[in-house]
Amino acid sequence: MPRGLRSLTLLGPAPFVAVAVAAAHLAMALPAAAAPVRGTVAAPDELKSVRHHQGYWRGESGVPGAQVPARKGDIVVLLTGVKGPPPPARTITVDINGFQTMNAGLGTPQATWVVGEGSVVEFKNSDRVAHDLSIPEMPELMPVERLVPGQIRRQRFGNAGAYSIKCSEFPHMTASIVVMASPFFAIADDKGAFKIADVPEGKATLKVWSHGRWIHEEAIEVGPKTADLRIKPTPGKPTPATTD
Ligand SMILES: [Cu+2]
Repeated sequence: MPRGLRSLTLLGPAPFVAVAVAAAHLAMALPAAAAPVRGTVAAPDELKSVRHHQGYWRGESGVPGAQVPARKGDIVVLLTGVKGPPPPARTITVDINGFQTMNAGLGTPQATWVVGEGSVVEFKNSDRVAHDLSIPEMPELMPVERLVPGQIRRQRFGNAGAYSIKCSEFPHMTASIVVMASPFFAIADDKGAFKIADVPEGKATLKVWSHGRWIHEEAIEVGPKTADLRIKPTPGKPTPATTD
């Protein structure tokens, strides 16, 4: 601490203001450095194979020969160990229709949703058959419950982590809810490219979630070296769904 500041703290209440002002000036003079975390996630072969299953289910659901769209937005890159303003808690609807999870607003297939802590997810069954939804790894949080056609099940997600919601009879029908306590996440585009802007420089853990599980984790030092990361998830070593 500079000598001037130390002597001020000995003088009583009024100098506290001076110290605060001096500290504020210091903060302005030395803004916390921020950098983007940017790069590409290469899709491992086993992720590509999941599309076969989707084609299969699509066929089973009575739309033979239908073109199966790749499930976009199913690779989430996020950082833990870095603090920042969290995304707001909100209520979203996951519509189950044609044995797929859908974005209720857009009416398009969607596998993964990213929300803030305290968000509520409404699972709505628009199919003509019942679905038995749960988080198999976390039955205490979300036990198996039968969702009959037309019914809605509400589930609150209080803590940061990634959650994989499955149907007992159709295990490939998976919805992922990624719950964030900070704004430092990105959804990779069709080519696996992602960018997380304005991350405070320093240590962080980068994690990748896709198709209902963690597929990669590594320690990074946010700064100049994180401007172009090439991430190759290790095939055959998926980590099951867990909180972080
Ligand atoms: Cu089901």
